[in-house]
Amino acid sequence: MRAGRFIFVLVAGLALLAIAGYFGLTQTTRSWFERDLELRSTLAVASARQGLMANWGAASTRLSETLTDITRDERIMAAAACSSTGELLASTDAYPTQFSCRSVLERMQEESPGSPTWSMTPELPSGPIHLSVTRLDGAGDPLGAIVLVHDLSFVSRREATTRNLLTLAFFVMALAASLFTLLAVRFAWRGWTSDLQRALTGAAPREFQPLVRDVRELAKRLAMEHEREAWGGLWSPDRLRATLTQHLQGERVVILANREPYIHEKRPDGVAVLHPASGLVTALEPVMRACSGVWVAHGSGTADRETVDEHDRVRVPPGEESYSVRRVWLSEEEENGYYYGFANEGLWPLCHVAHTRPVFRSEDYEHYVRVNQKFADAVCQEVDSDDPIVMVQDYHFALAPNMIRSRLPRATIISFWHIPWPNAERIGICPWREELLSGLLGSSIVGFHTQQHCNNFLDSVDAFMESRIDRESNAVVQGARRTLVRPYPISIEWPVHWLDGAPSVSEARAGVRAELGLAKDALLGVGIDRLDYTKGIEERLSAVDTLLARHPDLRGKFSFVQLAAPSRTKIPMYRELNERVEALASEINAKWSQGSYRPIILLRSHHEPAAVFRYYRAADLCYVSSLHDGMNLVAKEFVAARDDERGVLVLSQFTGAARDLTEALIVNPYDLRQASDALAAALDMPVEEQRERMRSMRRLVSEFNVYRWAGKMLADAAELRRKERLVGRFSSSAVLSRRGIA
Ligand code: ADQ
Repeated sequence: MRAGRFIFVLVAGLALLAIAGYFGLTQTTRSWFERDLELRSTLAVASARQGLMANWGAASTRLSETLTDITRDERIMAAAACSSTGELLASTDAYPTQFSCRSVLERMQEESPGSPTWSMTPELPSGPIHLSVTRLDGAGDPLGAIVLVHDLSFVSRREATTRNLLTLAFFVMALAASLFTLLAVRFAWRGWTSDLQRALTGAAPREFQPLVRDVRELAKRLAMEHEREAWGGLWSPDRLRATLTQHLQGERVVILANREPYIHEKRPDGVAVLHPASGLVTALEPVMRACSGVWVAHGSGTADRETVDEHDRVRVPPGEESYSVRRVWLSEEEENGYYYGFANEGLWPLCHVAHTRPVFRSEDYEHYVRVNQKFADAVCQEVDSDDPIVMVQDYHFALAPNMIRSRLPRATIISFWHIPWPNAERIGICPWREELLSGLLGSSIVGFHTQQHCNNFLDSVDAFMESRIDRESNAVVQGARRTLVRPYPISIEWPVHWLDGAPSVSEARAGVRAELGLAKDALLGVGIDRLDYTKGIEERLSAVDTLLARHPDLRGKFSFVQLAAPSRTKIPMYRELNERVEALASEINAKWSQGSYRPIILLRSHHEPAAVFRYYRAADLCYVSSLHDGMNLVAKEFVAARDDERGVLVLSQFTGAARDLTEALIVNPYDLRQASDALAAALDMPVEEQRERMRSMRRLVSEFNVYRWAGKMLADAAELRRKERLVGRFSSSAVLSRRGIA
């Protein structure tokens, strides 16, 4: 189509050129001919001059004979001799009578007075002629003039021949030009498309790279828009499932995480199923329900062994059974070294800026290596192809990606680091920093909550590893291996299934106040955390203390309920925190209690998610005061729980969530005055403002939900797999991998 248009323009251009050429040529040749004829006439008269002079005025027969002699030249048609007064003295038979001597001489006098020669080219019915007049003088006196008539029809014939030749040349040239154009376009097109194809599959020649980036961006945007339209904008379990089927041919996903989503516990009345208080589980469980597959985890419940089959698997969720949990058993020693020791006394404080010294023991690290291998082996047993999709979760498994890679070189391994990644200087504290980095670089994609964590990770790789950092595409290149490093801000399911059939907000408000022994109109703040020193629970309680100190009107009216799930209690630091929090709560309560009123209500126990959501709905505000937190899902859960668009979120600036939830009241939890001001502002916030802030945060969390989080990672993994398969199929040579594409 495009070539056709180009050829049309080319042919039209050539036709214009041919027409202009034809007119130019005929004009020029005609003027040359006329000048030639004029010259020939002058010469003819000059050569016959003597005869003419001799017979001038003689009997007209002699003069006629002389004129006839002149017309023997094949082109001279006729001749006439005119007296100086304009009388015809003699003429040959063919002389055209309409050109009388008088009229001719008069025109000559008019147009070229005094000139010895003059000519004109009139058109006769028989064709064009050239009529030239040459004056004849005798001894200084004008005798008259000789008029010679040339036949010009040969000029017309030549013009016709020229026209025909030019038309033919035009057709030949147009045909040749069209053919060459078509051939050139076809060859160029083939070259471009194969270059572009190679470029899109990764082997972009340098000059194509900007174009390829644009094409990819565009394709991504279009695909996203298409998907968005198809799914009405929101990510849902169905859309995630469809992404998996569409982009990954429905391949089974294997998740590796330390914590299991369902813990079976022995109780006096039988076996109970518990949902652990873990952000990781909160986020991943809905994803797994949508995708099915296998979740490989530490079997930590007291009834876990009794509930698995002979392959250590159990189908979950109870009653729904949409995926399997594969339990891995750890000895107490292994759990102490790998989980409590290296992961939670070493890596956890290393990655969080919360002023707790990391402890690194080589025995713990040895357990960490062994346990990582144990889990990696379990993953390899659970996969159902040699290129499975494995999602490795968190700091418990920094070494596992490389271990899985060495057994399954074609696996797509997505590692997600749920906690912050500190800067390179801090990572340098860890005696096994290179091993950790190298383990993680076995992944196809390493994901973090924020771009800042990605940058810190890339800087750490740069500082401690032999590799090339591709800053433009945020990737680490080690020989032929390439690991993408990407931010994927985690979130929660939307809508939250725990809210199905939940009590209304007013029921929850009344019920919770009654349970806590508070007045019906009491103002209530809520905090929900694992009891962990990174969550800033002490700072939170101190902020409540400061609030009451600075706002006496709130004493007796405002209470803060803290749900604190015991966590990692085998670690002394956590036990001490537990004691400190309890002591602080008692101290504040002692200070401000009046009658049955207690400002701090500390519930140090695990609550099932439905109960947690009831508290969110009952509260006037939720305070998340983490000193450092990868994301913090409590903030997002509070927003999700408030379908009444009421309640205020007070949020630490040191959480990943603070980047998304900008309509929260963002505070520095260390600054007690500022935090207490925010709490006061929250309690005093007009309903309309609460509604506006909450509405905007709800829109964000609903759109950026956990299905989107997983969907984006899986889509990126799918793109990577497609590229790797293409490279595998077409690059029998090592060239592409040498360029860092494989
Ligand atoms: P966590 O440190 O576990 O997660 P967070 O994101 O706040 O922290 O999630 C805690 C989860 O546990 C929430 O779903 C909450 O409802 C639940 N929970 C807290 N206290 C509870 C209690 N007393 N009883 C019952 N449930 C309770 C890590 C990182 C975070 C990151 C998540 C997900 O530290 O920064 O957001 O992973 O990536």
